Amino acid sequence: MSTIVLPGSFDPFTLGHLDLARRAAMLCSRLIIAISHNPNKKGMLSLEARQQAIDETIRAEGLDPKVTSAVLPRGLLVDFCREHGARAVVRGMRGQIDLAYEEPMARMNQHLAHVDTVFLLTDARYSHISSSLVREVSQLGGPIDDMLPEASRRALEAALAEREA
Ligand code: COD
Repeated sequence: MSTIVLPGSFDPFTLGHLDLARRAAMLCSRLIIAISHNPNKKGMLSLEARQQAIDETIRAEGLDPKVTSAVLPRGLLVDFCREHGARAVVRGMRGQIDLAYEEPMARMNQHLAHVDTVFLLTDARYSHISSSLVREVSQLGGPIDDMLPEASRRALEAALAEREA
């Protein structure tokens, strides 16, 4: 049984992430979406809210039980991979900028534990969508409905309302 891990901050989980998960699921028998706190990024949704939105989306899209989610414990991604019997992670590639960011991480994971990284080119329909831009647009009152699965949209709106209260 081949297990692949799709790690990310998913703050929030976008339609680009969903497309990536759907395509990655076709390459393995089990896909774990691993939600990480990224210390280099300013977070908006709690890890619990991200996981709840991802779980709802997985169910709504009929991707369960092949696709599951987990919050990454503090520690190395490769340790999580080892614990779950995954020999590869999958990442999306939107272009040159992603390559520069991804290459050192992929090499480090290979160096640390021989965990390989599979890169999938993002679908052109979603290549301009990033969680950070979605957060910015939503904070400035712009429309985000066609960039997010329904559950993520609700989670983001709830977080915004909480901030404004
Ligand atoms: N279409 C398709 N794919 C997309 C899109 C889109 N529109 N937007 C983003 N993606 C892809 C990204 O390219 C990425 O592959 C994935 O979706 C997740 O994206 P993000 O932005 O949520 O994820 P990151 O970059 O914040 O994830 C960082 C990690 C969690 C991978 C990193 O922090 C990590 O590995 N943490 C664990 C600790 C560790 O082991 N550190 C050492 C690493 S070498």
